[in-house]
Amino acid sequence: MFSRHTTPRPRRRGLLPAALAPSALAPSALIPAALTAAALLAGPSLTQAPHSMALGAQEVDARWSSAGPAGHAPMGVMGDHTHHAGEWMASYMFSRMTMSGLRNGRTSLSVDQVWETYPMVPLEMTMDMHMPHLMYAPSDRVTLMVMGMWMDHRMDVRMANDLMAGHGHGHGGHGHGQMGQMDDGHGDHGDHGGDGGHGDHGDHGGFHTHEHGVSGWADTEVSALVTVFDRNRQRIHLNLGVGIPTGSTTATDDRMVPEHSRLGYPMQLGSGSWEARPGVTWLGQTDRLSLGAQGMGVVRVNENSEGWRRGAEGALNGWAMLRGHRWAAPGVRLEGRTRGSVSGSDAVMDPAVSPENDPALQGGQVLNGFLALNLQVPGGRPLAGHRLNLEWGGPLLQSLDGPQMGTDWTLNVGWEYAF
Ligand SMILES: [Cu+2]
Repeated sequence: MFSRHTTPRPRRRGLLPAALAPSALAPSALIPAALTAAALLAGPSLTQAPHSMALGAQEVDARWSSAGPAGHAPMGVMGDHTHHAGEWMASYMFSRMTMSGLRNGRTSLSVDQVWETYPMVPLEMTMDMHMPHLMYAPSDRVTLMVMGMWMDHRMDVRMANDLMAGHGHGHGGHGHGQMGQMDDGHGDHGDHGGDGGHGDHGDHGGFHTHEHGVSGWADTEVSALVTVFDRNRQRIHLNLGVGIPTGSTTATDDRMVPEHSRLGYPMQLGSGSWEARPGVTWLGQTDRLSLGAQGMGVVRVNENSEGWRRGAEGALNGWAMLRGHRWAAPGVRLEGRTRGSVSGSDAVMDPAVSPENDPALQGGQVLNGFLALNLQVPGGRPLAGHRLNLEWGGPLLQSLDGPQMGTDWTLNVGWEYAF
């Protein structure tokens, strides 16, 4: 037994209430069973069934267990596990996603190709995310979770010089000094200074590389994880989440001309909408593997104050973690994601300026693969029970409504501790 977090408690050994009796657990009856369980939220805990029942070791072992490093999913999966009554878990995750390269569908486009149409073309982007989250289980059946998200988006764009404020209207022939001044605080790009004489792109005049940066709190999630099945080393819980629009949708770059200073949809930190985030998670275990699968959706309920709404999203995850080692569990994860277009539009974003400003060019599908390593300090040592989870991966396939920037890789690093 490694920690309080992972140690089965005697009261978990109870039987399922009548509503979840075996007859109700046939696959066809899963949804009614889930609804019944949700309706019983305020009722007695799953595990307060008769303790007088003498359960043999076999039956105790037949429960899925979160013990050990393999007991949690790879770091990038949220809401994968639940907690025992009275337990808290604090967690912090750092995530970095890097993007570059333009695509339309599965076809790559060059910057020059896109530049023929747009006076601002995204080149690369780094999205850093700092995510504190807190879990608390008021009962063995229900775990509550709140997740904050602080984000830092940085994006390099190739931008026509005349999109810069104070530029004046003469095209071409800008000196390096002048461009350097516009691109304040950003000295590491080779093509500063623009290219006033670029004959192919006379319409846009000269251009330079410019960095947009936005940081702040993004949207916040509050959710309840409700266990509806817990037998035969398998467990199913519902993820009932709400997204709270705490992130900004009005980030601007004041160095640009005012009429084009509002940054595009991918740079905005929030959705500006209340969101329903429903999902369902299955967990299963063998002696050698912890397996999981999760389907999650995000539906934006209302149009935001700027007149648009992010498209619906869906994610399907499957993972496997190797069991049997006290400290470490390597694993793999496959993730399919789909994202719809933005509906409505922000009147201040001109879709002729950049593909990032076009509501119709925000959707796409991607299949990601990840390698994961979960570590946990075993019991009886300093820092016993602390977890450190690492995960790295990227797209195996991506098809985007483009021109749109593709993802290169994602790194997730997180610390977790239950108490
Ligand atoms: Cu937890």
